[in-house]
Amino acid sequence: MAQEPQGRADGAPQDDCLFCKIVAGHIPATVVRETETTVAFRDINPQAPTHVLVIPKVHYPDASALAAAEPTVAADLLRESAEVAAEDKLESYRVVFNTGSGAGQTVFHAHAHVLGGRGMQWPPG
Ligand code: D5M
Repeated sequence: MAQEPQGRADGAPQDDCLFCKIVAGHIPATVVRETETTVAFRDINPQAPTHVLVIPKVHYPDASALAAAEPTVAADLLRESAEVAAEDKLESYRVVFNTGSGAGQTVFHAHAHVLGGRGMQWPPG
């Protein structure tokens, strides 16, 4: 599991979590979809024509912790990722869960990156 700065993983909102603040509406974001359990918004530093983050409203430090604690919400992230791709009319897209700082995770609130609209290389860098 990725490091969790505050050490909590019970789903409760964290006062100093950027994405909890977006869920609460305290920080603006370009929201493209919202459900009972998730929010999807455009990444502030897009790496592709479509680059949307799908996050759970509950706070867990990474997708694996979310899946262990609330598997139906983890499935919601995948379902919403597909909806984002469909709304942007993407024939192909990539869903990425950076997990741990060594993999590039910088925000320790579970999130799926939905990337598309350009050619993709494999393996990713
Ligand atoms: O991904 C964290 C992502 O979060 C990274 O691609 C930038 C994005 N980010 C950071 N702040 C914001 C705001 N305020 N709005 C939208 N997107 C944001 P990671 O996998 O943790 O590196």
